Amino acid sequence: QHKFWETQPVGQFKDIGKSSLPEGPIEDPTPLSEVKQEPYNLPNLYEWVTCDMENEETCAEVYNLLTNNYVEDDENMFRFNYSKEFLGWALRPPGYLKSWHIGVKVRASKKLVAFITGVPARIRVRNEVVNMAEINFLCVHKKLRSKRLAPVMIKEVTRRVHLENIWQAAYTAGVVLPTPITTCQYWHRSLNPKKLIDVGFSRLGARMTMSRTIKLYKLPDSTVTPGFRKMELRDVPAVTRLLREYLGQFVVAPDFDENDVEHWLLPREDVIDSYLVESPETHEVTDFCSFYTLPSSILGNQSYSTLKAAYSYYNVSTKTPLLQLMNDALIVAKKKDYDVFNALDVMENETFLKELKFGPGDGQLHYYLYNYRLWNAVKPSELGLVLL
Ligand code: YNC
Ligand code: MG
Repeated sequence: QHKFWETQPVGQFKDIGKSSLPEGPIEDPTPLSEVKQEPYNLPNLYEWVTCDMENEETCAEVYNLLTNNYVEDDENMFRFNYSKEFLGWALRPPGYLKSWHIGVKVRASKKLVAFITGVPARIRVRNEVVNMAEINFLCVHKKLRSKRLAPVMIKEVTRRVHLENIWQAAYTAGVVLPTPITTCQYWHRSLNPKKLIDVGFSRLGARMTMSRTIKLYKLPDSTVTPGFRKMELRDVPAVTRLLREYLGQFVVAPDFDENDVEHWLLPREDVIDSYLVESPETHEVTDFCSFYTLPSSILGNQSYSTLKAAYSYYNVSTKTPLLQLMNDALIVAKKKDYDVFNALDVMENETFLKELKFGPGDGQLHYYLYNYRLWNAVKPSELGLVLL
């Protein structure tokens, strides 16, 4: 069934329910001297490259590979179109390692045909903070699919992570692998319903006209919460405190310090947007919300080429009701011309999704840990982690 994944230290389907197996690391670390020192073998036509994401041309090569070959929806109507600026942000957090940005090129032509990345992260699982790699952007060129290249890419990134004395990883995928710690669902809030319907992202509801639909999703022109403003550099300490306190309640969540918050949450145009509520009276930061920008290419539509999507990231409410905070986030996103606002059913998101007129999507997102057993007893609402 899973010739590769059966060999890996991950929870196996056959073991589900064996409560005798303890939660925690599946395999112990090995001495670094026992980690394989040379890269895994690739078929001879190909070679490993390390991608320097600070280099414009390299960044463009990666961007082009992903733009043409990365994740599509089940009906192949849309494909993720991560921007170069987004890739620079996602792949260069505090402490990042260039050696974890791994490409495969054709030896003769030097064309980039496959990619996989890791970035370091401290992730808390129950009471334990674990140094992990977050693995993302696994991509094999469409013409090289089903040749078992992906397992080699995964083994090579694993080797390079081990060389840094890190033995666990977190990742998400739309496919079912052994074995999800939980399975989440995407919800979508139409901001530009006419375009979404025109491009086939959504459909006109039963007994609905276009004008009634547009009215249904209409939002005010300005936000309603007093003291709602964009996050700034000076807010990093307050936002870090707010976020650390909030994320403490979830079973799996990042352990963010101020450096992480500055990187992951400080606004960057068309990449990451963050807003907070500063009390007009006390000047205390009481609430926070954020979303990242991930457009999708629209495949084969005459009138439109991209869908501008906002993805809910980390949100914390202590004084402003979460519903109102997220409604303000929708208002901001609409103002900035996003077509749709997406959110997973993680953290406390279920409490606003229906009320704010999000509809359930069809795709599922499975969350995984590598070399860390945590049975499927975790609910989406117990997850405090959003991967890009
Ligand atoms: C996937 N998404 O099951 P078995 S998500 C992991 N994640 O192995 P081949 C995957 N494994 O079942 P292809 C996977 N998709 O036989 C497939 N697999 O044991 C497994 N798509 O390999 C699959 N990006 O090379 C099977 O398949 C084996 O040519 C088959 O390549 C797969 O980034 C892929 O969806 C996904 O580009 C590269 O289809 C290709 O089809 C593609 O014959 C479009 O592979 C883009 C796409 C995936 C996005 C992502 C997270 C990746 C996580 C990887 C696992 C990390 C483990 C932790 C490592 C560090 C450990 C430490 C410490
Ligand atoms: Mg392959």
